[in-house]
Amino acid sequence: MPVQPTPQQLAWQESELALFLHFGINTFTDREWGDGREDPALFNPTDLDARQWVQVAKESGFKLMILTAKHHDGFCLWPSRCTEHSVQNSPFREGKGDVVRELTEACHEAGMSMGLYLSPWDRHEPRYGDSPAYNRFFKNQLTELLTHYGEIAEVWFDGACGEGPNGRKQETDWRGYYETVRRLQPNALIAICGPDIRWVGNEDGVARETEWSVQEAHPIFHDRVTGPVWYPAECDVSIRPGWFWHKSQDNQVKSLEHLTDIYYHSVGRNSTLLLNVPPNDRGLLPQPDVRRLRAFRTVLDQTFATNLAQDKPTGADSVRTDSNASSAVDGNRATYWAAGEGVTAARLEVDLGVPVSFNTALVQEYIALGQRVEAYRIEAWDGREWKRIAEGTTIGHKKLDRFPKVTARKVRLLVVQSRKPSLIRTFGLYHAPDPAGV
Ligand code: FUL
Repeated sequence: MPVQPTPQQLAWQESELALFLHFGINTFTDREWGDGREDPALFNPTDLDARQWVQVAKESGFKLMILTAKHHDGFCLWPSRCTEHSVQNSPFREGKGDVVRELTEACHEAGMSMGLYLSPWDRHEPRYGDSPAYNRFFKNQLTELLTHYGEIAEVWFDGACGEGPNGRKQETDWRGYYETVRRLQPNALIAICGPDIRWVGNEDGVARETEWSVQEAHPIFHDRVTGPVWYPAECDVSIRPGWFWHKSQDNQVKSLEHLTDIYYHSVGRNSTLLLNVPPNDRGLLPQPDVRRLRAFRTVLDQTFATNLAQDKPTGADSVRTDSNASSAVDGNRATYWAAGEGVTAARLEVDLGVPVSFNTALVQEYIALGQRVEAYRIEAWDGREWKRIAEGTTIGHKKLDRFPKVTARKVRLLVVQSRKPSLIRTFGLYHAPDPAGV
């Protein structure tokens, strides 16, 4: 049996787009890393509207939001009973505010999933570095967050850390942290310094050309597990140069072309995209970022509105008896073309009927049953011979290829090599608009 995702990992992979919200004391100090000595009185978002965050995310096609409940500076966006360093001692809603509550309520109202970032590194808390005491403190904070706010879909443990006061090194009790999450939110995925979702390894929003969701177990994060595990990649990147809002960066929002490239290099390479859009000091998503997200959505909608291969006559040189080649182009997420038993190289051919122009191809494996394809190629019939238009290695949940416009009547997908018989859920051809024209 190939290594397979859990139902939660599968749903997460399908969701593709998550919005990261870096918000906290740094929003008011113009810093990226606070040192924990900031006065909570500085935290004063006068127009905070979590519904605006959720609405923008929803309209832009995002399915999950992850908020920095506590960043490295230790300031808590919820009234934690474990520390004084929180919204409780700020002027926000006269000390009665709770940003985590406002956002979770807005998410649950809108059918949006909610995730939380809780920095293991805490530059405010004096117990940090006093390992058992800080681990207890951290588990208490986790308990508050995972008990009082309903369903939490993802818990994000950042790897960045430094020394505690007096140079003491914190020995993190990962096993205890994971047990706390599993006990309180059995459906939550634990990301980054965790066993369920892997950090892609950069902060540029770019996955590898070869991106396997099947990985060797991590020596720390997969406690007591050996051998291969399902450990899919998440690409985190900010829409701006910094993670937190800085007025000076209002005119440095990434261009539409850049965001579109990020999408192709993350979601289009078997990863998910966690795009950071930081609320400003009023507590709103800034307008330049909102406009960019809307344009980004328009490009994606225009590109993927019509699969030119949809329901076109399709055949294959190898088809498992209980499947159909046409399942790859039927638009049904639950069906797939399976190559025959023991077959690890197979070919799917689509007849578009008339010459059709396209510049983008999409291939999806049916990953509920594992990730299998190691190499593939896409070719178009030019009237005389098959010409290669794209090729790659892994496919996984989604592989996107862009190429100069091709006009052809027949197109084929060659699974050149597969670990087990390939299961292709979707083969799509699209004509993407020029982002400059959107
Ligand atoms: C890093 C942090 O140090 C940054 O401030 C940011 O939160 C990023 C997502 O992760 O490790």
